Amino acid sequence: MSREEFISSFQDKLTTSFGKSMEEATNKEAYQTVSLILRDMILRNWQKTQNKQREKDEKQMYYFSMEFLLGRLIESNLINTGLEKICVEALIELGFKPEEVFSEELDAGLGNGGLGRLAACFLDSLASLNLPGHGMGIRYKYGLFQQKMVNGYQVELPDYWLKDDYMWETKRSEKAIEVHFAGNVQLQSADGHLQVEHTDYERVLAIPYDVPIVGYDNQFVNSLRLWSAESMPNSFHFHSQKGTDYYHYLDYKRSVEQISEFLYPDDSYYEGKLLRLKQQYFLVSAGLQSIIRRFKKKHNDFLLFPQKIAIQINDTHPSLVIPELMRLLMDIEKLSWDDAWDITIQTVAYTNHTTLVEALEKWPVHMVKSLLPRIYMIIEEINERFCQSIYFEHPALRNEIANMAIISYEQIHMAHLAIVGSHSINGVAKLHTEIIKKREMKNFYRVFPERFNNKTNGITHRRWLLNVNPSLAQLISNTIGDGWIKEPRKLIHLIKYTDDSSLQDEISSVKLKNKQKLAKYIRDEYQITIDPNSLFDVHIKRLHGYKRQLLNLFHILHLYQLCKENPNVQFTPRTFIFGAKAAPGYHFAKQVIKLITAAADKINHDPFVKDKLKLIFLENYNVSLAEKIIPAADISEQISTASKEASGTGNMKLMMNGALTIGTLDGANIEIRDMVGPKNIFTFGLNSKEVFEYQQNGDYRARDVYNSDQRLSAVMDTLVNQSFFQDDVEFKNIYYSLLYNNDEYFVLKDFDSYVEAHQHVEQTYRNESSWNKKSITNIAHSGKFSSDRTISEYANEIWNIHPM
Ligand code: 26W
Repeated sequence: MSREEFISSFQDKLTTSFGKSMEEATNKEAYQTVSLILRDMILRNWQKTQNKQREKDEKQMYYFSMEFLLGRLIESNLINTGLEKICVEALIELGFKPEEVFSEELDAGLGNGGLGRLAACFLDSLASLNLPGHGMGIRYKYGLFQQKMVNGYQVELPDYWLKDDYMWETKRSEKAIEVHFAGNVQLQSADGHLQVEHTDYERVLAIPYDVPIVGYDNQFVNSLRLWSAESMPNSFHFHSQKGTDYYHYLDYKRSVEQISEFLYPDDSYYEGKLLRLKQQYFLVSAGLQSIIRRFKKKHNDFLLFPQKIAIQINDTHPSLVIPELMRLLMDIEKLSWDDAWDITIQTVAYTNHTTLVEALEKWPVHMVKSLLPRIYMIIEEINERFCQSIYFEHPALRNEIANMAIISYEQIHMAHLAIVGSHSINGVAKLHTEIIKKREMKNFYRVFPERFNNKTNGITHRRWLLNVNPSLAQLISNTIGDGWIKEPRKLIHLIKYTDDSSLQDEISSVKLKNKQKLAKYIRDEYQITIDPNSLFDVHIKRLHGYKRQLLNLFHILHLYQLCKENPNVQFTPRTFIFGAKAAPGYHFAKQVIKLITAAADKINHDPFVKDKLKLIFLENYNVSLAEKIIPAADISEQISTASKEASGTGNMKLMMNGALTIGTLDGANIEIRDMVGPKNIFTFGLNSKEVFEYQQNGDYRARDVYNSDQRLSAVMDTLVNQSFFQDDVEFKNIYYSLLYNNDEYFVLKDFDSYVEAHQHVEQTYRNESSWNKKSITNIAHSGKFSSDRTISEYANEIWNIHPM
């Protein structure tokens, strides 16, 4: 499509869809018009891809996930279809500002954080690598809450992202599926076969909305299928004379529609909420039934199923896939237990994303039994057979059976179910996989060593470099050619240029421009002026104790105190930027947010500090905001308590944009260090072994650290002595959790070495050439962290699917 053609179709669509002329069109209408043009093109390729996949009967992979954190699709769709340049030029010619037009699209915030964004990156890589792999998720009416800061506190507002039409979805009513809840189950034996009769169940209609997932420059389009729950009026018998039926129907309708109403805002914290269990089964049952329906169009032999279908479950959230597939194969398709079990295991693979105990899902037996009676029976049978097999085949583990059982103490352990019912269990970074194998799931590793494997996370470099940082992308292409776009490992060619002073200067000028742009955004939105020449230190991720935003803040307060003590103290001017949402019920995390904003208020208005220090808490951190911040970062804060962050992916995004990491030896930070070498990353703090030893021996004393480090006590005392923060705000809770609850996340313990690492950062930043060299080195090694690498590993080692 040429620019002229684009403009003429723009004018056409504007008239036919909105009855407007160019002069009258708003940014929103311009956005919708562009999407309509794109959609036409995408839909054609979508159909072609589907036809080809059907014809060739290639094996398909389905990624089941309760979360897909897509953000906006307009720009990545433009880039991937190759229309971006033309569209941008056309919009400018027509008098629009492309950035304003694109920002009319509301983020699809159907995820909390890392796990949901990973799923979105994976979809992009699958399509870009011509791999037949699709997403299965829920079309939540409300995504992750909008964070509004009121008086420095987080307030949650509903995220009604569907208030305008969502331009990328296609409703497929004709492909609706029924999902059944509750009721009674009778088992009868009929001529040697088990007959299962499920009666009095509640019927829910699952309507799929398909979103095309567009590959980069390959005309290949996969699908993300998002299910929405609807009631079934015709399944309801209106026969009572009293007129109460109608009210019953309304109750039923409301309860059904709730299922896909909102995304649970908990990240790394499990709560046994009935509605969440309903959501999980709804996704799993609708998704599996639709897969089987498609499979049956070509095949009648279910033993072929694992050769045609692979299913990946994103954490345990969709682990009911295992008993549900068993149910469908046995009760509906009439397979024997043994055949159904073989098929299920060969089909399903499980990814673990966390070892935090409080995040592990354990459903109460009574809940599953009443909501999903048949599923419960199947889980019981799986458990029974598994425990028997341990008893007889692994006598050395007999004493461990109670710990390994799927059902124990009236709870169903979903991770155990997921391990027992799948052929692959993977962690998301080397260290994390080792922790799973050697510690958290060591008994299971003894039983199924061949099932465990590592797949270090990745990010799509198309969105996180090409799209968000076009000037850096251009500079890279000018230097080493554009081969890296299709083969991100080629970024390594930059390594030849680390000492090239002209590249160093250009890198630094690209960074400066990105920082100026962010500074302008912050000035416009927050009326705070920050200096683009200061060091931009960025800490963006969910707010959680283990991610230690508090450690960062303590260091900032320490610097602040240095400024106060000696107004002439010389140090590199720094701008600290935070973005974080706290789970609505996580009080500690919310207190930390309030502490950050209170400190920001104080520091930013203190004349003593002048321009040495600025602290900004950005509201409503989401994908689109991340896209603004990441290209402008100098320092990437990856400071989790060692062993707690399974991988991290923000670390990769920031590295790819030339930020240097200050981080602990945790998650994928370790692999980043292995790539760039210890000189090109600032590591500090306890390692995971030391953390485990303290935990095992119980010999960590937070109070001793507090007593022995005057800088630390000076900072911490400001939380309680009201000398620093206003009288009506107290942060005793935080203070107590550190000193009286003995600082679960070793914030105090790591403070000293963190301060030292920051001093090192500051010194390095003063030497511009050396900094730029490190920055180039980081970019050069970031190719490994493209999700294309990750997805190729999953495709080859777990799914056995092939590029088409
Ligand atoms: C049931 C409540 C709940 C919800 C979400 C428990 C746990 C989760 C996720 C597992 C949390 C999560 O997003 N984990 C992150 O996954 C990323 C992708 O693998 C990793 O990079 C992060 O380290 C990990 O914290």
